[in-house]
Amino acid sequence: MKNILVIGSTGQIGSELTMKLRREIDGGTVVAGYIPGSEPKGELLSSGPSEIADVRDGAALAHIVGKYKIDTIYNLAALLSAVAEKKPLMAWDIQMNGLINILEVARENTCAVFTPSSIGSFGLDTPHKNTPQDTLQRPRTMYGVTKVATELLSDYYFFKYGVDTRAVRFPGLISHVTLPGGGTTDYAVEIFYAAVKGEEFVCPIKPGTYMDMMYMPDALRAAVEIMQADPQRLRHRNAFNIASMSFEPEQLAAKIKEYIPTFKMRYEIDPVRQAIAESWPDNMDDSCAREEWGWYPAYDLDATAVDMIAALRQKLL
Ligand code: AKB
Repeated sequence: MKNILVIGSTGQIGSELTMKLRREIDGGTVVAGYIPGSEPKGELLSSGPSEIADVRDGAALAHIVGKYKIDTIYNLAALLSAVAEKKPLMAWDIQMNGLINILEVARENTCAVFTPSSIGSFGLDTPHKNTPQDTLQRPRTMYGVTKVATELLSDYYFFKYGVDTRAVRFPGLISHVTLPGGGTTDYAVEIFYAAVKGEEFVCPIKPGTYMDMMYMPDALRAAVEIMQADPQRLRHRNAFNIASMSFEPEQLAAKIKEYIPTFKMRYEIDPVRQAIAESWPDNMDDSCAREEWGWYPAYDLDATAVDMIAALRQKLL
């Protein structure tokens, strides 16, 4: 990886991944791709080039790839699970038509491509405990449908054309730089903002609902390390289960109370998000990622809570 295009660079993952790559990749360029209305600001804008990169415009993508001699594309453009249920056609357009534009540009210009999948690629029929790497994937959400199709299409371009596609299935991501928007796991971020601001948190997910979660530094390291992995060792490509912690809302609230004893939470269940959450794994088996490219998580729930609370106190108070 030398010259990298991050599509969706101002989103929850992109805003941090772009900066990490700019800090860590020697002697190359990391282009921050964005769509009008979500322009990069501050350090993200000043630390490197940025370009309008709408995945629905294949010609514009090809132009950027040629201009900067891009060899790796991180494709982070997506509507998350809850919002994709409200706008299924737009989700299809961005996630599928956008992906095939990227894969075509990658095929013509020999780029590697990372397009993340998600716990959302699984469904009710998937084993929920220790969800295996290779198992039944029959989601009933538009987000899930596009994520399974993303895995298949990315593998197709690898097997048919040799495009170096690789990815992980992200759990819900907890972070403090950029808020997620429209996901089922967003509550695990929003709860920290409420707690640090001294507000009561209204939880949209029922007690007892377990989902895989991960702290952003682990997710970013996974996104970098999978693209640097020795291809000879990869038996899988699109996409690897990665896991670090699984909890339900009561456990998360109890953990936050250890550090903010006045914190309070009540429930107002969102039926759309709850149904989605119940169709997702309780916890994934990530042994293939560990064996094939040395994946390991560094943050458990306690380390995440300590870091999140300290960072948000700095940001908000
Ligand atoms: C969502 O909740 O939609 C995402 C995801 C788990 O893919 N955070």
